[in-house]
Formats: sequence, C-alpha cells, structure tokens
Amino acid sequence: MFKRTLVTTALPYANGPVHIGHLAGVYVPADIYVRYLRLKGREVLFVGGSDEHGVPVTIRARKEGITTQQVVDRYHELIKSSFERFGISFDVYSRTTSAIHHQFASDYFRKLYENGKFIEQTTEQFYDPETGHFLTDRNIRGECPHCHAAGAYGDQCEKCGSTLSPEELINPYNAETGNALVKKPTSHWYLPLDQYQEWLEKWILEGHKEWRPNVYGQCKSWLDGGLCPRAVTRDLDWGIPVPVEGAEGKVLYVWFDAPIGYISNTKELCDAQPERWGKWETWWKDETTRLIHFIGKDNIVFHCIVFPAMLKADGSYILPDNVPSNEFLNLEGDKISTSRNWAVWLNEYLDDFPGKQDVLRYVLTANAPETKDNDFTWADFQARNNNELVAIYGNFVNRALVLTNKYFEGKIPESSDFTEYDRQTIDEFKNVKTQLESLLEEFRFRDALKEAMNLARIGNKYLADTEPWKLAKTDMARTATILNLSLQIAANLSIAFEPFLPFSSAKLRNMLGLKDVDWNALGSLDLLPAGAQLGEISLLFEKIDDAPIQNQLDRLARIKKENEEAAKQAELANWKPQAIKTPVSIEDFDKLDIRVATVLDCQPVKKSERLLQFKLSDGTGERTILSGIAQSYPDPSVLIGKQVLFIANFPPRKMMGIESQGMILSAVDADGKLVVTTTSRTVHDGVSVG
Ligand code: B3M
Ligand code: ZN
Repeated sequence: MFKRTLVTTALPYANGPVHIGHLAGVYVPADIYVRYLRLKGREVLFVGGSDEHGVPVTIRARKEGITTQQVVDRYHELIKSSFERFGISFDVYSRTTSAIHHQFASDYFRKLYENGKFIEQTTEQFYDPETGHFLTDRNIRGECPHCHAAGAYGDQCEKCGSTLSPEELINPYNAETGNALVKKPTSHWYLPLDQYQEWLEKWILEGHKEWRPNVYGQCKSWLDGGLCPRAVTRDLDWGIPVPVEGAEGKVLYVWFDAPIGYISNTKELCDAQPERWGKWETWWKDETTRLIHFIGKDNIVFHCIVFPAMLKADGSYILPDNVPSNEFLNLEGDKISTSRNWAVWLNEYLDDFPGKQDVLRYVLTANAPETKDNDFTWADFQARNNNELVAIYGNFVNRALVLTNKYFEGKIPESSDFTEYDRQTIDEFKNVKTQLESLLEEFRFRDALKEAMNLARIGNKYLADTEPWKLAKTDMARTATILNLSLQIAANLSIAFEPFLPFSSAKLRNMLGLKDVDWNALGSLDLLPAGAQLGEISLLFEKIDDAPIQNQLDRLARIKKENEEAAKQAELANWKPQAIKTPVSIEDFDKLDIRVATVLDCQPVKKSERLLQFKLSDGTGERTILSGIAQSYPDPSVLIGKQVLFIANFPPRKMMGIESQGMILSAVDADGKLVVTTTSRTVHDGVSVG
C-alpha cells in the first residue's frame, strides 16, 4: 500500500556539536534504515536539519559572548559537515532559520489561527521589569523549596534533583541579570490538545500497537493522564514572529516550528530539484507515503502527540506510521551532557580517528540503547574493534585476499566439487537476506548487525577449519575451491554490511573488484566470476592500540576534574551565611567558661564515623573531649600540637563508652566543613577567653 518512505531525524539544536548520544539514539539507526531501503530499490527521502530557535541557542550565545545568529551559523556548519564526514546520508540537511522555513511555519500557524484551531489564554508569567523580558524555566533561578539550595533552576533543582516549576522557587530572579522578578499577565495561543485526546487514543493506542514498547508506553501514560492545552507561542525575541496582529514581541514556540522544519526542508529540496524529487506535497500529503520519525526518548511526546495534533489540525497531512525512539546512551557510566562537556563529540572523533567512521558506527550499533539505556566506554570501543572487526571480519577477508594473491596471482580461482562441509557453509547463507530484512524492517538494528557479524564468523571459521595454506602444498584444486568460496562469502559480507558500515563495504568491494552492491544478490555464492582480477588489497580494519584510547580517557578525567572544580566554585559563589540567631545576654554568655588548650593527641573513635577523641593539655592537667568533626578531618593527626578553644564547664557526658569533658569550639567554613577554632601557639593553656 505504501509507495515511498519519508524518513526524518530529530533536528539537533544548533547550540553545540553532535555527540555519540545523538548518533546512537537517532542518526546511525536512521541512516542504516535509509541505506537499506535504497538498497532494496525503494523510493526514500531522508530529511535532516538544524533546530536553530529556542532558548538553548540563546543561552549558548550569552555563554560564548557572541550573537545568537553567530551561534547557529557556527554550529549548523559544524553539525552539517560532521554528519557528511560520518556518512549520514541525508538527502537534505537544512535549517530552521532559512527564509523558506520562516515563511512555511508562519503560513502554517496562520492557517490554523484563521481556522480557529487555537485558543487564546492570558496567564501571569515571570517578568523582569528592568530588562522588559518575560522569562521561562531555565532562565529563572531561585531558592529550592525542597532542599533550600540557592540557584535552583525554574525547571529543576540540580542539588536535590527535584523537578520544579518557576512558581515554586523562593525569591525567583533572572538567571542572567540577577534582577528580582514580578508576575505580569501575558496572552498566548494554545493548541487545545484535550480536543484531540479521543482521536489520539484511537490512532495510537488502538491503531499503533506495533510501536516500540517504550514509545507506546509513554504515549499511553500521557493520554491516561489527560491532555491539556499547550502554548504554541512565547514571549521571546529569538524565533519566528507570530504572524498575527497585536502579537509584537511574541514568537512561535520552538517545538511548534521545529517539526514543521521536516516539511519545509522537504519543500526546499523538492523546489530545488523537482525532476528528481517531485512535489513536496507527494511526500507529505499522499496516503501512499510512509512517514517515519527517528527520535530520542525525550522527544516522544512532541512527535507522537503534539506534532500529530498539529498535522490533524491542518487536516491535509499524513501522520507518522512509526516513531522508532531509542533510550539514552551514557558515557563511561555518566549521563552525557553538553553543558558539562561530558560527551564524545563527533567532530573531535573524526579528527582523532581519521578513516574510522565505521568503527564508531559499528560500536554504536552493536551497543545501541534500543530497549534500555546503555553505556559507551572506550575500553569496549577498543575491544569491539580489535576483537570483532579486526580479529573476525578483517582477519577473514584479509586471509582470503592474501592467499588468492599468493597462489592465484590475484585472480578469482575456479571452484570444483564441494565437500559436505562446503555445502553446510553455503547453507548458512540461504536465509541471510530474509533474516536481515525482517530485523531491519522491525528497526532491530542491533540484532541485524549481529546477524551480519555472524556471517563473518562463519567465513572466518571456514578458513580456519579448511586451512588452504596447508593444502596448497598438495592439492591446488581443493585450495582453489576453498578460496573461491571464501571470496564469495566476502562479497556477501560487503553487501550485508553495506547499510551499517558503508565505508568498509566500499573498500571491500574495491578489493574484490565488485562494481555495485546488489542487495537482491545477497545469499548467492556466485557473485564473483572465476578469472576476474582482484583490486589492490590492504587491511580492511586496523588494530587500535592503547595510546589513543588512553588519550581519550585522560581527556575525560581532565573534564571530570574541571567539572568538580566548577561545581565547588559555584557552591562557593552561591554560599550565603546562615541567619544570625536570636540575641543572647552577656550574662548568659559569661556563664560559658571558654579556655585555650593544646592538643596532645587526636584519634578517630572506633566504630564511629563522626567522632574524634581529643587529649588536651588544659593548663591544670589532661582532659578528654569527643568532638563530632571526623568527616572534616580525614587525618586528625594534623591537629596534634595545635591550640583549640573549648568550653570547660559542660557537665561530662558519655559517648561510645568514653567520657567527654567539655566541648571543642568549631565553625562551618565555606565548604560546609567544620573547622576547629585554633589560636596561635603563644597562649598559655587554660587561659580564659571572652
Ligand atoms: N531540537 C530537541 C532535541 O534536540 C529538538 C528536536 C527537534 S525535532 C523537531 O532534543
Ligand atoms: Zn533542591
């Protein structure tokens, strides 16, 4: 029933380079799928582009001290060229600041507006009277209502992890200027999602039970919770102006315009090359087009609920048929984060590992977070390259080629009678095509890659078992058969791996003297005619040794340290002294007998995490005092010989079986550590203070 496939990938924010999390979650699987469809001879269009509106890009501009336009120009170019170098084979990669997109998104909004698809609502929003700006979530900070940390964000407290709304913050202020905020009424347009609830339930919950469980489950829980109207405009000065009179200072919400970018980018391509791509409407308005969105799990609600409601509101568009979405990829056990620089950036990878695009494509697919969050580690990257790509696939191909060069002058040898073992091996290839296809059609890329790798394993085992290098001494006809079959298997590998590892597949085809990839020939062991000449041969994959891996680990260790330092600095900067307690009279204070003593010994108290046991010389003799400051002094011996202040007239008290005779005075420093108050070593022990 479908005649063509339109594949879209989430538009990355142009506020930084793309990283391995984006690649594993969205771009690598989408590219595999598209390459596969093209190999099958299906009509397919692969759309990407940069998301250049929204608060993230404006925050980046402020951080880097450049204009927002400069930010999006810089990162759009960087992202686009990195994708190209990495072999993500977009048919179009454009941007949401393009004139075509601005016009298209504007028209889209106006049509819905004119057809009464929005409701207008006035609400009170936070406003900075000094700058004259309304502020949203991330730009608002204040005290956390839960843990009382200073500087919590309007959407989250980074200290205690609570999800917040700006309304909950105590004393909210403008994150940038520090100005106190007031509430001010502002009116916005809302898409009444509640009106689409029933229709969405039917379409998704009944109509798309085949969607991945994580996608279906998230949709269900949104729907079960009941949808409410969502604002599609914002008070910002970066974005597409709301094309309605009286809407000055308002722009389209980034999540309204960005998905429209899929359509406007298609239009840009079709308008430029109509003879190749036809009309954009065919891709977006014809029921015979199958629309697939590849996205990360944080984008599910926008692609499964909000955007379909927008499409439905217009009424002339098709809807996504599937929305394959991945979970998250972590890096060395930690969440990937652009702001904390905790990532492997694609552009840096391409510079650090030239010619090794396929290694990263392989590792990210073999370890893809398809059903649960996964972890990328450099040790795994190295191991998968060395033990799988090099030791299995590469080793097999290399042996077959080198032996053919050695015994048959680089010409494909003629095969004669097959043995039983040959037949068994050939049998293994019979169903390869159907197996790979059914996995790829179900978006199970990880399993599909495993299947392809399994073929390489079979080839590798076949050569190891038949040992043609030994037979060559006695039986050239048998050697010829073995090498012919091995080269036919290698030719199959170049097809099977083509969607996953396009660079190595092309290289392998060159070495085998194969011109085109014929997907339909997959499984045939008659791909290379006897007598044909091999091309020039070289290693398909190369070992990666420890040094470049260690470099990456060192870099991450450096970043971790910088982040810890920065977190400390931020805490110091946010530190505020506690409020002064209620006044006490001088008479009350005078009752305390505060004296100076020298620390003779100081040891941790066994089985206590908190207590240190001090032996003091107090001028009259020795005295033992326990103090709960062990956490602040991991090495208590540093206190020996120091003078401390203590209260001498507290009644003795037993803790952990030891009698404590007084209290040592300590204070909280800016790190939250308790420090004992020391004097210089010139005061006599037992002198009273105060
Ligand atoms: N730029 C959000 C993200 O990068 C957003 C995706 C837009 S897809 C239309 O997670
Ligand atoms: Zn908190």
